Amino acid sequence: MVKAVAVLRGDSDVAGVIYFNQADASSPISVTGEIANLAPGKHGFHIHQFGDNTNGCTSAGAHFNPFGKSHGGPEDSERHIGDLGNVTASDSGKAQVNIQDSQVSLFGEHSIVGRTVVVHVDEDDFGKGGHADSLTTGHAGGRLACGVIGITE
Ligand SMILES: [Cu+2]
Ligand SMILES: [Zn+2]
Repeated sequence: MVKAVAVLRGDSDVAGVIYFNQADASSPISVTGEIANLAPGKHGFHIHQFGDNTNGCTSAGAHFNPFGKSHGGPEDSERHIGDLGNVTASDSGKAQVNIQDSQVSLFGEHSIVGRTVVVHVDEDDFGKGGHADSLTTGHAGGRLACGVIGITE
């Protein structure tokens, strides 16, 4: 079992804690936690390439994409590894995160440990929105908060 955690912060009031748990390299990862102070509705939620916060969430770079694919939704075969879809905030601005995923991993060459989880201003269109940036970012807009993924006990 490998466990990791990310504390999300940013220039906004948006904040949260996200936990990653994975039993072994062939098991799906479980991504759980809560994000507060969001606008109600859907917000893009991804793993970005770099664990660098020197210029805020911008320094995290693009979506984690070691296989050179186009952006997609979490159920699509054509997706970045980092494409975890959207989280949905309630009217009180809280999003409960409970995602199982078979591409994101805490093991091996393409581990997400040391990379960054980001929550966005807008909804991820899963590459289908027809915008100039749909196939790179899902047209999810600015970065509200982010956190570097680190090993925990
Ligand atoms: Cu993102
Ligand atoms: Zn993507």
